[in-house]
Amino acid sequence: MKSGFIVILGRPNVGKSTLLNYLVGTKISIISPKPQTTRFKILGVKNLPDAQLVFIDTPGVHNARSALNKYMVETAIKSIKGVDLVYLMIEPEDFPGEEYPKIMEKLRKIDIPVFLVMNKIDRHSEDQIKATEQEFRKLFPFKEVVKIAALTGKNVDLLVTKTKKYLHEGPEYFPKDMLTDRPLPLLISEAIREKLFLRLGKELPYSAAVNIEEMKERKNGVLYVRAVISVARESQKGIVIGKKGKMLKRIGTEARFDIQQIVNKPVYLDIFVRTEKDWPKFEEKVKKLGYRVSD
Ligand SMILES: Nc1nc2c(ncn2[C@@H]2O[C@H](COP(=O)(O)OP(=O)(O)OP(=O)(O)O)[C@@H](O)[C@H]2O)c(=O)[nH]1
Ligand SMILES: [Mg+2]
Repeated sequence: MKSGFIVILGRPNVGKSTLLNYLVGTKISIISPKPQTTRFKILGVKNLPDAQLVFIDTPGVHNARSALNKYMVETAIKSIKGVDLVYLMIEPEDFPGEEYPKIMEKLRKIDIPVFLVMNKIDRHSEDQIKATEQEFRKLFPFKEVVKIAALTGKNVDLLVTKTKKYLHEGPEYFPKDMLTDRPLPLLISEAIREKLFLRLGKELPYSAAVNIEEMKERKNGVLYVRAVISVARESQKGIVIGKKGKMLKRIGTEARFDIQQIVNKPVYLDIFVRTEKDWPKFEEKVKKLGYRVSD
């Protein structure tokens, strides 16, 4: 039996969460076309007959300014601690410029194998893929370079096979039926946050946090959930709620569908919107809304 921890690192939007979900075979991490969707370190377990692979999805590393973004980058960088293998995920259109020095600096200080995982090969030319591979190979002695499409699963089996080669004999860290370390309220709040990312315009998702304030099963078997969306400005409240409450209703309906899949029972979802003035800018407020760096 082999086992080990593998962290997926990269700039925002490269497809880290898509890969985690594909590997585990269940939707654990939320996904959106917008960068900086993931805010937490999220663990996903893949059980094989001869191995247990524990993958860690992380927020995208970028040049952070606000307290929230700094927390996200710190969370990602700290996730390297204690792992057996690192996937540095890139896209064929990337250059080793802006976002990468911070990750590279960290990778050079540690003594664990690093794979270059080039994602989204389904939508780029062979020439571009090769050119980018060459540029990145100059940066670091990657143990393996694997080109995949996490969306379709192309070459993900190959990635798993290569990964197993670098892991050691070890115990199963998690029971077979445990696919993630995320507690239920967090999976629920994330399902709601995903809909905010998918349904709301450019800036608003970045000013929104979701917290579950109450969760209890009623006698009739329905799970009652009270969630609060915190936004950064009073004017954003109206946008989330929408004309005659239409937007909030849509978000609620879509999130409820996902939550019911997670808990496998009917759900009554009550969502409130509150203003926490300029919260992403202030460390204390960011922490209060649940974003704190853990080990
Ligand atoms: N064409 C294509 N799109 C992909 C692939 N993998 C992911 N995507 C898309 O890329 C976008 C970002 O995917 P995510 O998985 O949320 O990316 P991420 O790296 O987790 O992003 P952050 O959490 O913001 O750091 C989504 O729209 C995905 O559907 C792929 O292999 N091919
Ligand atoms: Mg993500």
